[in-house]
Amino acid sequence: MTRYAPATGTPAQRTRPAKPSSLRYYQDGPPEHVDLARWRLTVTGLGVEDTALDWERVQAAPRLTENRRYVCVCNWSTRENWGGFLLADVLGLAGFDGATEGRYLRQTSIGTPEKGVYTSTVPLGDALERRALLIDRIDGAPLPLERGYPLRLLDFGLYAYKSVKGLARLEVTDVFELGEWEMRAGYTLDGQIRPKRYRFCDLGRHHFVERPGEVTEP
Ligand SMILES: Nc1nc2c(c(=O)[nH]1)N[C@H]1C(S)=C(S)[C@@H](COP(=O)(O)O)O[C@H]1N2
Ligand SMILES: [Mo]
Repeated sequence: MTRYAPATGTPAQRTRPAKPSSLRYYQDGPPEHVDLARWRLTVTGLGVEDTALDWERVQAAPRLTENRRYVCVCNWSTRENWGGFLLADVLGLAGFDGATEGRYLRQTSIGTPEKGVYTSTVPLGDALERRALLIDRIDGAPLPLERGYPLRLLDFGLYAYKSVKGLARLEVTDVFELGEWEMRAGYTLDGQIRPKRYRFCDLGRHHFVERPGEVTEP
């Protein structure tokens, strides 16, 4: 005879098994506190005007909501209702000239005095083609601090370590470099999501991903 443990937690928690801790996946943070009135997204580098976008300016970009899956290199994945903006539209606010040949996007986090900042560099053209998002909400609510408040990037074709939570700065550059944490953690990949078996936390089961790149099913 099989015995089942009684269900605990709220109905939402019961239908949605927990994902791994976001604090564990925030090597530089989270910051203790972010003052939105003082936060800026600095946009700088090739083909953009040096700009420090304040929160209101970012909010002026067209808002969208997309249900998409991200994948951690540690073999788990989950889907969320992400709210935010297209990377392309936010770069547009900084007068981006649209050229992507040989260009990369270097992201830097707010970080903490104790642990410093987290950086990651991704190919810019790919990120734009894949509709990378700058995200400020999950399920319509502001991002929790540990999930990247106030704004995080996600390029869904790459493992999540390539996309920075708690963003402070975007730089368009022609230099590709590995982030310090990427090097420390030994992530010597280009970051492309690989075909293999992952734990899909939202579905409470494993699934074999057949193709590289963004996972659109299930
Ligand atoms: N600033 C910052 N961003 C980061 C990380 C980090 O350590 N610091 N970890 C990355 C990794 S490895 C993962 S899996 C995701 C975790 O996002 P989540 O907390 O929403 O699950 O954030 C990514 N972005
Ligand atoms: Mo990760």
